Amino acid sequence: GTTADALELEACEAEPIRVPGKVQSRGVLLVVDDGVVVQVSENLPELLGVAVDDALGRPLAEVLGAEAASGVRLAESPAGGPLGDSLQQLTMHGREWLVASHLGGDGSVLVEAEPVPAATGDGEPTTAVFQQTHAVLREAATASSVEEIYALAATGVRRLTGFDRVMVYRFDRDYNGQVVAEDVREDLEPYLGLHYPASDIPAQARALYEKNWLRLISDTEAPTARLVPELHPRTAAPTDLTFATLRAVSPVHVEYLRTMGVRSSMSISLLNEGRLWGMVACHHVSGPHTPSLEVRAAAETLAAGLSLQAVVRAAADRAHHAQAVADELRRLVGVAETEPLAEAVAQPRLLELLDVDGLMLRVGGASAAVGLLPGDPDRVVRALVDAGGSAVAETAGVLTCDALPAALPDPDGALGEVAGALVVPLPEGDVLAMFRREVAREVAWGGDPGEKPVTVGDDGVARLGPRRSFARWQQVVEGTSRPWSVEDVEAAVAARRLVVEVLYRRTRPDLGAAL
Ligand code: BLA
Repeated sequence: GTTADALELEACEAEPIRVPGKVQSRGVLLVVDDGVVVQVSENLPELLGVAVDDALGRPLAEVLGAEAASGVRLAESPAGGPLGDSLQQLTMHGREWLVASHLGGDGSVLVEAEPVPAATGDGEPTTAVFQQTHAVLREAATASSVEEIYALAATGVRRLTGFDRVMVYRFDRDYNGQVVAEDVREDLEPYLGLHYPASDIPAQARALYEKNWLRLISDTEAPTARLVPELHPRTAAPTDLTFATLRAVSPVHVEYLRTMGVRSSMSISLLNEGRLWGMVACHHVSGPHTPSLEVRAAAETLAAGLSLQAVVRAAADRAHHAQAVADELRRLVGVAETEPLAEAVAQPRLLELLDVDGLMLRVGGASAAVGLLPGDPDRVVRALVDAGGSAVAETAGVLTCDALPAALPDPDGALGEVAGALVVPLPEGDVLAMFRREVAREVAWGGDPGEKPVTVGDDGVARLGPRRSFARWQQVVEGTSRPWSVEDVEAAVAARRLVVEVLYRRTRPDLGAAL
């Protein structure tokens, strides 16, 4: 039932992913407080060759060697910058390491080190990595559409990192997502176009990804390494790993990846003014995969640059479209010098430009319409104005609904073929309304979004697990029109402005050409 689902989702959202007390075992983590090592990952002996007890309580220089320790940028790197900011290649205990460090919220410094792969097999030399990154960014500058920029992100990140599959995954306003670009090994099934429900990436994970822009789960089969001691000795709390690149990932999510047949996963945040609008999601199925910290830093830079370009591009496209709508409205309103306003505006040309199936304008006593109208347009308009609630959205005074059959109390006969309406209330009870017909949409999901098995953990708490199947699952959505976009609402706002302007001019003929 709905209540049980809500409770289980709450459990998902409550998982403390910032403070797992563990890291992934591909590298080591040392927490340094006031120059002294106070916490380390338990794999320190295996990877660095230093016993845990020989590290705790000692100055960093004694643990890493004086030269290496002096290379670590201690308090200079506040958390929240790009991964590349603090990156250093250092020799420690006879081995080459890539070292990242950042200042944690509690004032201690988190030092993370990953061995540089012995063979240069999959790692590109630094110059090549940066040349590649810049080449893709340059190409994006001349891209002809947002979609082309998404495609460049998928191919660019795949070429840099060598993952089997790289996708651009874009959220809608409820954080459901769709794969909008993909570069994938030829023998694997494409995921392009597939939808996934918002609950696949819970809210606290999205919040974390707005702060830390890249995460790599290099091997879903590898053991994790606990931090010793469990709590930070000064704060008596688990150390916050929000910005740690080695942070051990939620077991629920690891299970999700295993079910999907994924051995390694990396994702990079796509942001617009700090808000997550999508992710570059990478999978490796043929084995564990560990692009070096340097390659990851380059991939992060590439994704950030392309995200910015995609955002700018989308805004420019929107402005361009809005201008075309405004120009056409102005032209039509010009016609209104000789004709009634409603008739002048209700033109087929405008249907095309606004991407609607029908349009109605009522001013004063006069009303005119073009294209497809509901059986009872007045009732539909009134229902939307009176409604409120979740079925009808209101933005800048514009009401939209793309599922009228469900939103109307008794839709029989009132709708005809119409399933979507956008209503712009005008002064004096006048109204501009646009309509869209019903389209049975097929939505291809990556697995049945409703299937979330519940498991009861050792602690007796029921938790929602990931789906067991990711086989393509086709859903037919009925009773809806194509959704109303931000651009649609912006065009409606422009139309309202012009209509109001014309009406005002008519009431003040003395203003003449001044308006
Ligand atoms: C995290 N879920 C994630 C991440 C992705 C997805 C990309 C980020 C971590 C990563 O890079 O792997 C989801 N991955 C996808 C999707 C696609 C993909 C949609 O490739 C599509 C192609 N997941 C569930 C349920 C829960 C859940 C029911 O399905 C709730 C218990 C949890 N997902 C979950 C959690 C994280 C996560 C807790 C955070 C993992 C972490 O960073 O610790």
